[in-house]
Amino acid sequence: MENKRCFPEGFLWGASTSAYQVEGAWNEDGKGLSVIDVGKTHEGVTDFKVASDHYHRYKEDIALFAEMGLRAYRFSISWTRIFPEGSGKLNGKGIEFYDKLIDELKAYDIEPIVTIYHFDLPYELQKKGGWANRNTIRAYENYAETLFKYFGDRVKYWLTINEQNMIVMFGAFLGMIEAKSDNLKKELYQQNHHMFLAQAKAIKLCHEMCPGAKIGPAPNIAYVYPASSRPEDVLAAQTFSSIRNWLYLDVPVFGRYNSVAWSYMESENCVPEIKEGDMDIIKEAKPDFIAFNYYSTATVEFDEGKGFKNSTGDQQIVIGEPGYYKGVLNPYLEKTQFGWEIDPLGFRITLRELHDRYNLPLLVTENGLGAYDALEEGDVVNDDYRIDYLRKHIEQAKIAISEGVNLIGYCPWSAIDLVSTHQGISKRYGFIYVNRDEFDLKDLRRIKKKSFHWYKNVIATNGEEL
Ligand code: BGP
Repeated sequence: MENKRCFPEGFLWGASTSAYQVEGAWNEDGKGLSVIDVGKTHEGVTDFKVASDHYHRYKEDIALFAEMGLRAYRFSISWTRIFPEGSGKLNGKGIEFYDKLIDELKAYDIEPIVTIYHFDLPYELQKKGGWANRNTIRAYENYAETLFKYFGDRVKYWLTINEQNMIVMFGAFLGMIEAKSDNLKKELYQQNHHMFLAQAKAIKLCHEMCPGAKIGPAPNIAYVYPASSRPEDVLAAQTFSSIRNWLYLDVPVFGRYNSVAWSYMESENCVPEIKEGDMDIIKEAKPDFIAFNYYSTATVEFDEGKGFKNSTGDQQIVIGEPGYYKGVLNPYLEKTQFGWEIDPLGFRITLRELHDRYNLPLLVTENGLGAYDALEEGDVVNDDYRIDYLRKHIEQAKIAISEGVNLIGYCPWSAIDLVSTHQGISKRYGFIYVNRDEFDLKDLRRIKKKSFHWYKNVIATNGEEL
């Protein structure tokens, strides 16, 4: 029987952003401070005060998204616009902004996909211990409940926490979370456990309050290759994959910590304290789909434990963990200007693995290429390298679908240029160029890149013409 490769009807062709990276207006209309506003993600590199000024230009931006043909737009809500102090007093202006944004999307038939929390924890909560404090679970639950109440009539797709795995692995380094105690790892895994609980509560609430809506986690998933067929290397890859990838999906989907990750935590003396009833809360909440961000795969070899520094804060460049695994370059892959490996086949491998392990619908919420784009005369940006990257990934997604993977949407990063989490606006990802430099805001005008026109045609032909 012929196995025709095509994207299903109603496939969610979209694109993504996050609030602090695109909105700007960091202190307007009652918005409170988040850890990003006071943090070290951007020290000396840039700031997020104006970003792409989307807060003031969302209508113009959404008109461009509509022109590109987007069927979905994945964005995050800024927690401190809704609750400036993380909990307590609600800020009506914040509700108003997202009300208008969602209505504008709906007017163009663009499906909103909302990330509840994307790295920007309210600073007031951080001051009280952030995720180390169990009260933050209640604050998140209350915040999520507020979003379901005000926007649940129009939003069908919800994402709980963006890249919880990256928050735990790099967040302390980047200032997204704080860990102060002597046993840093233990504190981080305790925070991780609290995020699992917060996520479970949001899933349950969403199902109760918004019948018909769907909600899922959104980790960063990278298939892990062993550097060789040496059994030690395979073991190292398996360990790394368990603590980097599967831990973050096994807990919400199966309601249990996986045994490899658990024994790693035991050896490292960082097992979280699990209170009576915690695992029941987690077990009761079933995600409807898995959203995930994919940029590349990782390759590791076994590490004898001779010792090296193990964090750069860069989520796609694996350094390693003494005694477990060590990142190596994959000789078969090319790299971006920022040193991230490019692996479209790895995307298909990751899709197949996720499908096999969890058997849930999959939604790609990030995938893309960061580059130093050049604005040429006549307002032209020839980003053929980005087209090439996206084309190859979409081709592999198409094959994965023909192999049985239930992929419901693809939202590359990013819809429009925005400020990279720790590398500034110079690292551009968008289909739309925003005319500003790191410290010179220029006129912030919007310019359609070559990839804009290319992606428009991809969507119009439902992925037939790549
Ligand atoms: C993901 C984040 C995004 C975005 C993206 C690109 O981890 O969810 O917020 O930043 O990576 O990363 P970077 O900005 O470091 O290039």
